[in-house]
Amino acid sequence: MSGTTSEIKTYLNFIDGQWIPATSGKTCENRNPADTRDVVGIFQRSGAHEVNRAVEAAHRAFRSWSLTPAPRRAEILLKAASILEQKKEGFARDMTREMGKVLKETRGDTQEAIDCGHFFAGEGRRMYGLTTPSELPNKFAMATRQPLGVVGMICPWNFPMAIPSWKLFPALVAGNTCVIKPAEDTPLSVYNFVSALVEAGVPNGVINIVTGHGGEVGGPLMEHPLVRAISFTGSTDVGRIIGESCARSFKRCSLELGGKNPMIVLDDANLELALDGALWGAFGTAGQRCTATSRIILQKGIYKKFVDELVRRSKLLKLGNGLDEKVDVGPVVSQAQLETVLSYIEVGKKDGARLAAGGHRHEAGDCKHGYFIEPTVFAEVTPKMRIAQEEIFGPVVSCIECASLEDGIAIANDVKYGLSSSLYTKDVNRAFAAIRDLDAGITYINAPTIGAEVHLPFGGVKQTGNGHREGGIGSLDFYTEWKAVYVDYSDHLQRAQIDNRE
Ligand code: UN1
Repeated sequence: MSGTTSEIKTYLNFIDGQWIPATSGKTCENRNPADTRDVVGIFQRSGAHEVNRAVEAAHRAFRSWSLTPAPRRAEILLKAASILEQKKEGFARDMTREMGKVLKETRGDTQEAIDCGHFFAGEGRRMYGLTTPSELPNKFAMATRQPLGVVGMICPWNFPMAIPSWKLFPALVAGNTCVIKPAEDTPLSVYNFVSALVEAGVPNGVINIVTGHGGEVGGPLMEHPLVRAISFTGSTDVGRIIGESCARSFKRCSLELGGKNPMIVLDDANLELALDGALWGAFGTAGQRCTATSRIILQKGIYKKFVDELVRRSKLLKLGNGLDEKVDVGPVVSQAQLETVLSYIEVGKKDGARLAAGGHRHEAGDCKHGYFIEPTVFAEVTPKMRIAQEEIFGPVVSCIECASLEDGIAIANDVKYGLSSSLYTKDVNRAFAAIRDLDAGITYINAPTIGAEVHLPFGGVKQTGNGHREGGIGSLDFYTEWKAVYVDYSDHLQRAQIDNRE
């Protein structure tokens, strides 16, 4: 697997339709987390200079793109979605190689971008505004959507194509131009995605890619005066910094941040279904989803049986290179992630939780070249333990006992995050009560906390975000400004709030 220099491709920034190296002359290596001998590509380590060029290009491209009729913009999106469909398998393989998650999941990630393209291409012929009666006679009132201008996008590595698509597709159909910073660990998938858009006909300057480190690229991007909005997905700590910076310069800012997603399983639940859901929710993507099931809150009648079976099944999961179709769980994305997750496992043990399965780095055979962690189950976790409160972002799940649905919901809500949540029960009354009472942006009934579809709003409450949603038509509210329009055809001055009162 180890590549020689001659086989390794170097990728440049994409600015104004041109491929441009970073003036720093510095680069970053993108290595395969399943086998760090494998270099996926060399990417530019850019800085403020490249950000400025990219933002200026996007700013120049804005007028012409925003004046292109939305249905025409949508045709380009639709074409990009069909190019992604044709190239899906190769792009999924590239994604597994750079990010680690198994092939069926990277196919799903690519499919999510395709779905997103279909959805927002449809918006090109809708993007509804509203008309409403005026309070004055012979006066017409309406509200339309206007693009913002240049939007900066700062992307995470766990959904290397789906999440950039949640940002780029709605921004583009609405007529904005974009500067996108891929995650350092997964830039190739953003290149693949943008290459489909460019092949489909997105004009020069409308999308620009600048790669590099967070502070060096993301910092200048969020501070640039020509950038009108920043869309960020990542950690709550970085989100706070971005939110503060955007507030100072009055930029619109969308933050999708952490989660500590609970699955509540009541005594009456279909246990087989809940176990399948728990394994998928906790260990899919090696637990590296903002929506991962990281707490399983079990009613006391089924607690022991459920934990024993979860432990048994988690030990059967096969770890390995995600390109092998027989593998269930791939590596975590990087050395830093490996260290964070292993340190949380130590915290769990020290705080008195029972390590019931996993808990170690997995280094058997070829896995010694990658960042593999055994699927880990902690039992006898209490709600205030750090492993029950803090986002771990790895294959680690905490089992907590609860007395009743009300108790389970109280435990579920008692964290700083509120992204996804789930309840397993056969009782429809309790299901609806939980839908109302779970303090989260997403609630699943009889399904795990993962599996959001692109045409519904995605996002969370409390420290998971700042109230915006990605996916669905709601995301157009982020990528457009409302303009209220009044047309007075009375031919005389009519004063609102005054003349209609006389
Ligand atoms: C994330 O959790 O980081 O809902 C994104 C899902 C995917 C997207 C998840 N469609 O699991």
